[in-house]
Amino acid sequence: MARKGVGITITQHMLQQQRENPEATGGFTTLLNELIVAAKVISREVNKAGLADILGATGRTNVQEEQVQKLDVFANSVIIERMQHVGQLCCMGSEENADLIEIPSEYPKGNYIIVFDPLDGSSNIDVNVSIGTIFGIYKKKSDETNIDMLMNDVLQPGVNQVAAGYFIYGSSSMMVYTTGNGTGVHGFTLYPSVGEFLLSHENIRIPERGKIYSVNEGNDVFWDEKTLSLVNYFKARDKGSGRPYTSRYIGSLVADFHRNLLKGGIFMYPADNKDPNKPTGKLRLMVEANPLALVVKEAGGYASDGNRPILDIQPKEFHQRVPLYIGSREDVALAEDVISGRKDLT
Ligand code: P6P
Repeated sequence: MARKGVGITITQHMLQQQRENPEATGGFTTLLNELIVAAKVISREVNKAGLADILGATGRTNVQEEQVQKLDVFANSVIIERMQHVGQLCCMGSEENADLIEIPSEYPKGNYIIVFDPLDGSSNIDVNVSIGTIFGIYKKKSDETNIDMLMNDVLQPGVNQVAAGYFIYGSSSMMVYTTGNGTGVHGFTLYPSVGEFLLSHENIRIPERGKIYSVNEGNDVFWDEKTLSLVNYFKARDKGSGRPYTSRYIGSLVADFHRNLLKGGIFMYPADNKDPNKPTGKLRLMVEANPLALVVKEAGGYASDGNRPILDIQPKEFHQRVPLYIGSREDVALAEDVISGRKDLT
């Protein structure tokens, strides 16, 4: 029997996209390739987590006052260490770091910016639930080189991302990404025996409407009337519109998003009054909502903060939080109509 090749590697796919982009210099491909190396290292540690002593908390909290798991710290340091030497970045921003991350003077700099959540869903590390790395890449707008002045280049609306995606570390490790501008969304599965991410989900499209709603209903006592009416809409019996939807919520954004991207549905993290310091919910605009909003848009879906497209929001600070309604276009459009008050379900 003829020996099978390995199929299309992520590198082959990126080079193909690079050839189709007249302005491409190859710098972007270099950047993504090093991020992929970091993801392979993180994937290896995540899959060993049950064995290594890397489990358990560090006893410290991050800028979000969240208990920092050792694997969070490890993932953050791996990405920073891999990315800082590629010569394509002017700075980086991480969910784990209060301030922007400078490129050490011994390395050349470039005009790209990468923002990332190194290991989202970290509270699930110890219970073997899929977790992930989320990233977004921008181009610097100014000629600034001083790290203290680069925040203006970082705080761009998500629509400006030149690439965005995520790695999910679960039963298998996958990379899902887009370079925007109608290039589509493509998924690659890591083949440990080959050590490569191979094309497994070409041109992912999310169904216009789903049958799944994903939200932490344990927060419903903290929601306003509009939010309650929206969630109850998805739970109500109405044969004609395929309701009630099925409830699926893992509590790991990348895992919940990935399932809904492939099957259809809506993920919601509404604003709530649970924590006066986080009135707009828990999720971060720059390192969670924006990258996934570009992916879902390129797959035919939509992402809103309940009033407008996530991708249109002008960020005011790097760690700002935002309510998130993301997934199948029709479901998210309904959510935006209800939460903005344009439609009344009560
Ligand atoms: P809750 C994980 O900590 C995370 O940031 C996301 O991955 C996840 O979607 C969300 O928090 C879960 O939050 O409040 O439902 O536990």
